[in-house]
Amino acid sequence: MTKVITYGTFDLFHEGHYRLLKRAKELGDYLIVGVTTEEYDQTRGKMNVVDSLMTRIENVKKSGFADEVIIESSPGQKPLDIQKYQIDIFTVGSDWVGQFDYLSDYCQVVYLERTKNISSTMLRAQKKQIQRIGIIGTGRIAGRFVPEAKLVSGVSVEAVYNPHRESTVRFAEKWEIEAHSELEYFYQSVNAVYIASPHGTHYAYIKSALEHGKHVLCEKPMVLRQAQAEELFSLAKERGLILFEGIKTAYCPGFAKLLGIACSGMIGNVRSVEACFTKLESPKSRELTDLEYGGSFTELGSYVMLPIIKLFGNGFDDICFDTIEDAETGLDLFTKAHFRYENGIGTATCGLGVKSEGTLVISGTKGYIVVEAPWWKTAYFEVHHENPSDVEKYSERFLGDGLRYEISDFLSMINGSNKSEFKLTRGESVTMASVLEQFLRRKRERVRS
Ligand code: C2G
Repeated sequence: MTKVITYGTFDLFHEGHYRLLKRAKELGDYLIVGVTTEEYDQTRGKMNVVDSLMTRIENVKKSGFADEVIIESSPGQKPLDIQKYQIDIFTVGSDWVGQFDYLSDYCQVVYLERTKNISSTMLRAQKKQIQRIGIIGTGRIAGRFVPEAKLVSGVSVEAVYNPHRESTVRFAEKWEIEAHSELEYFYQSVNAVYIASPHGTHYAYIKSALEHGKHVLCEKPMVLRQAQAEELFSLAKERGLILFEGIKTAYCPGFAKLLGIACSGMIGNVRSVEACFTKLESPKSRELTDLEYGGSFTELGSYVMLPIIKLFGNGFDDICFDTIEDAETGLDLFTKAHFRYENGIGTATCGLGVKSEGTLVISGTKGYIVVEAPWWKTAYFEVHHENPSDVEKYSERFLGDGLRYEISDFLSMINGSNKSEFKLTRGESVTMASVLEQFLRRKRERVRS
């Protein structure tokens, strides 16, 4: 008798799960299905699981393919199960290719092709829906989005669009999704889009996606003009759609904890926020060759402005920029933006050609908070006071690339919850667009003179 085992969360049970179990059963005579517990899904960073363990087990049983259902509750369990149940074949979907090769020491490992295009037939019966996401752009960040989205239950990345056919096909093959180089067809496959194209193209793509009735999650900086941000937010509101700027820090749990402590009075009244983010880039990179929208402030400014605007608000009295430029391209290699508020000062520092310590320091009338680098992936920070031995330490998990947090909040907003709206408000996104606009205007004036 050939014994097969497979594992999964099986949340919002759909055709992808059904087809996987069907083919898993066909691989042998006896199929064991391991269903993950909520706790295990939390440890492996899976978010938004909707159905209870009981419902998920019920759905696996209802498929009719499982001879036995077991519970998967810890990371090291698979090899133990394989030995305990004398398994011949371990199988899982091809979205996991390579990741379970280590199990071939114990049994045969088979990756079954992942199901593209989950229709909602099964889910409609359950009155539940999976948001089908399409990606615009095929660059580095787009590639990070797919594995992160996989860890958010309730979304499925289904398609990718890029006008350049070749890179689209390459990306689509890698991630087993549909490739499109015609926007109209792309929109037909999805209900929401993630925009990860070059900065200068965001405005037109957001507008077209909203006009096609799609919710939009756009990489930072969303747009580089205040009027464009205002126009797009109004358009989204008019159409009843979500438009969401993806600054991942704003959505990660550690940053929320940090803001809570900074505002709690523990360090008194906040008077200074200094945020620094530098990343050395090759002079040939897009960031240092895109003459119109490249440079350190357009690339990293959204991150370093975030804690300043979150803590002091949108209403600064004055802003000035100090910049070191590349003599040939005129692009900024290092920039400091100084924000002057009535009762506080914000300093946003970023660099692509100068390296510094990526810390965030929030100073107040009773003490200060230091967030360890990389503060934009907020995981550890300390609260200090006048007495140097009086230190409180805080830590929080930051999993993977951290995009899963914003994807999860984007999904909740699409599903009608506004509980995460405060994490990055429309007003804050508009302010950031206006700061970037001022920065780029001054840069153009410098180039002209
Ligand atoms: N699957 C699929 N096609 C889809 C979606 C999922 O073939 N469109 C497969 C997955 O590859 C997996 C199974 O269905 O084999 C269950 O998927 P999930 O519930 O998402 O579980 P997953 O997070 O993939 O967990 O220990 C758990 C395992 O590692 C798999």
